[in-house]
Amino acid sequence: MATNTISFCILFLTMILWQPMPTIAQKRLYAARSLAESPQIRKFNFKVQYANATRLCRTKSLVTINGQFPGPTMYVREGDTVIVKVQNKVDYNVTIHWHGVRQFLSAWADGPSYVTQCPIQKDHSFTHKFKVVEQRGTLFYHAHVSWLRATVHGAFIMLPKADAVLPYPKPADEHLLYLGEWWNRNVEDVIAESLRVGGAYQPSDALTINGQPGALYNCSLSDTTVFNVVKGKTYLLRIINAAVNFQLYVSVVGHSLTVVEVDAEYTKPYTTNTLVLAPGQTTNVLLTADQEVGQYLISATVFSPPNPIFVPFPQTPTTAILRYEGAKTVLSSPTELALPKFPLFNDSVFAAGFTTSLKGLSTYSSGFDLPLKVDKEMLFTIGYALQVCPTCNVTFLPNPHLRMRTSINNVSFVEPTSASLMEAYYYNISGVYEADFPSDPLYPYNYTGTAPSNPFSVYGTKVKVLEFGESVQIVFQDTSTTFFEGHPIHLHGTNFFVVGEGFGTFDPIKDTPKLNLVDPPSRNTVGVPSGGWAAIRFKAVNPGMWFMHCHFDIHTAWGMSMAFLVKNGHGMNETLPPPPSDLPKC
Ligand SMILES: *[C@@H]1O[C@H](CO)[C@@H](O)[C@H](O)[C@H]1NC(C)=O
Ligand SMILES: *[C@@H]1O[C@H](CO)[C@@H](O)[C@H](O)[C@H]1NC(C)=O
Ligand SMILES: *[C@@H]1O[C@H](CO)[C@@H](O)[C@H](O)[C@H]1NC(C)=O
Ligand SMILES: *[C@@H]1O[C@H](CO)[C@@H](O)[C@H](O)[C@H]1NC(C)=O
Ligand SMILES: *[C@@H]1O[C@H](CO)[C@@H](O)[C@H](O)[C@H]1NC(C)=O
Ligand SMILES: *[C@@H]1O[C@H](CO)[C@@H](O)[C@H](O)[C@H]1NC(C)=O
Ligand SMILES: *[C@@H]1O[C@H](CO)[C@@H](O)[C@H](O)[C@H]1NC(C)=O
Ligand SMILES: *[C@@H]1O[C@H](CO)[C@@H](O)[C@H](O)[C@H]1NC(C)=O
Ligand SMILES: *[C@@H]1O[C@H](CO)[C@@H](O)[C@H](O)[C@H]1NC(C)=O
Ligand SMILES: [Cu+2]
Repeated sequence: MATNTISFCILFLTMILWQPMPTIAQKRLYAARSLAESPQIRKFNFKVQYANATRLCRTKSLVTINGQFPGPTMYVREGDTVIVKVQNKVDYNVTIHWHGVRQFLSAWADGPSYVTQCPIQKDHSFTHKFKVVEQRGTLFYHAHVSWLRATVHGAFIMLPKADAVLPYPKPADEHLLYLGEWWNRNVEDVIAESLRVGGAYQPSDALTINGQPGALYNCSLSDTTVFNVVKGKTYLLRIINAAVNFQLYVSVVGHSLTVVEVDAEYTKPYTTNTLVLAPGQTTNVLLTADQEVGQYLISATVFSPPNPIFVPFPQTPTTAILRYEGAKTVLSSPTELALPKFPLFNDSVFAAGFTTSLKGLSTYSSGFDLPLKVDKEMLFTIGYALQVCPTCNVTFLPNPHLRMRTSINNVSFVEPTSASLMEAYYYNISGVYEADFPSDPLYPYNYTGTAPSNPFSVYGTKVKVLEFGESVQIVFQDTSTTFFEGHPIHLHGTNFFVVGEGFGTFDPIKDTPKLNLVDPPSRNTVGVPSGGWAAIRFKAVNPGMWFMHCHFDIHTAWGMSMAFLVKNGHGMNETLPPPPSDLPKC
């Protein structure tokens, strides 16, 4: 709906009729059911191109995959070989990352810019080739350069093997609930301005479900996503948080949600009214249409633990409609339907209650076992840092001539420019990175006590080397430097087990015995609590260069990243293969 007058909007808001038509996501699902049952080679063509889209009463140009926002949903089956040709037709450098895909022995296809490859420049292309090895469930793909992922992303659904037994009753149907953010401005301008000015960034103008802000936003009612259900039936909702900088609560009025999978790993069933998803996390839930025939709001809103500078996040929840067969399809006003009751926007205790209730179904996660003993224990402090910036004027900082940064173990990551980290490793190019990323803070202090008087950090391109087969435990510790905040930490190349989390400072003596080594969930992104810690374990059995970073893109832009270099083991199945011949060069 393209319109520039408010009165026309209001007319639409009050008059609109929704047709009970299958959504695009549903049509794709029908197609997916016909996916062959034996392992296949599945080919996709992704053209990164501009498209115009209208949201919030205005039309803008955005970078998309194949002109779609969100991008096309990819359906594959466990065991398939996936071949995606990515062509760049826009003025920005682009890469595509398959978020949560293990990329077992296919690190060159992973996609983070300057880590496993240099970006695909305009009018160039790169063909990703990888196998879906022992994984099934809901993931997504997204651009991995600057903030392009705000609009360049889509769902990546891995169906289980045809003969696999589901750990929950087979649902009648499924729906995709794809959460994102919308800026009226060009997103690359927003991040460029933020880096220049040095302070907070301009937050998005709307939250979205399947690319649509929903009824409560201006000029959005008629495009609100509708999920059709039939009373008495149970549905699988595949929920993806593809937002750029926000953790989200998700809730459906009148319906409880049973979590059965997170980050493409099954969980023990856990029933709740409100879900918490950090950006980068995915959650599959079962929903039974057990209420009176009618329409109910599905909604998501920001979960943002306290911090004093307080980016004014979108205050309006995004909404979609769960519509029962036989319900009316007219709304007399955008606020006719009640919103779910969400916890307070800063309720870290609620969020911790949710995440600690998630239990894995198995400690054998796609060939990657839960390490009961670890070879290396590491402590990574994560938090803010400041940098001197004579041209900045950041009024919320004690000295305005400073800019915001972030760091891990006091190192703010600097992207290489001449070659990707993995090419530098593979071809022995010196001077691209240093292999001395610290396993522990250099100067221990009370991380959750008084903020350190020196808020500065070290700048460097540092990686941590892991021997093949090593078992690792990492405790992520939020720090009081500047102020606390929750950080969703994402690791490429493997899932990890989240064996514990808590508030305050991790105490190795008191907290180690409490770690969950029985049924921890397996994830690719862990939401480290604000002012707290989270502990993960994984075994390094996938050779390559694996990026690890905060999945708030603003924090990654400020330096909260590093990479693990997992060395080769013995034999072909433990050795990083050579790069593909079309790997983009710097
Ligand atoms: C977007 O709209 C502008 C203005 O109408 C037009 O010039 C441009 O060609 C459109 N872009 C695309 C990709 O359709
Ligand atoms: C809708 O537009 C009005 C008038 O411009 C504005 O005050 C209001 O904040 C907008 N609502 C949302 C949800 O953006
Ligand atoms: C959360 O926000 C509310 C409302 O602004 C405030 O009263 C409360 O103190 C905050 N809670 C915490 C834990 O910061
Ligand atoms: C810095 O920003 C403040 C608040 O916007 C403004 O009053 C002040 O003039 C600015 N200072 C400089 C040197 O630009
Ligand atoms: C890089 O150095 C290693 C160890 O010195 C050597 O085995 C390997 O062949 C070298 N690779 C290249 C591409 O030169
Ligand atoms: C660290 O600081 C916190 C907050 O002030 C305090 O509660 C805690 O006891 C301190 N820890 C140690 C080991 O001093
Ligand atoms: C971090 O590094 C900076 C720069 O070397 C130093 O000034 C600061 O004291 C360090 N802080 C911590 C907590 O290690
Ligand atoms: C590689 O193959 C050997 C021999 O079959 C096997 O023992 C080993 O576990 C395999 N390694 C991986 C990482 O799959
Ligand atoms: C695009 O990537 C190339 C290769 O890394 C680099 O030289 C160039 O500066 C990049 N362009 C932009 C606009 O970032
Ligand atoms: Cu962060």
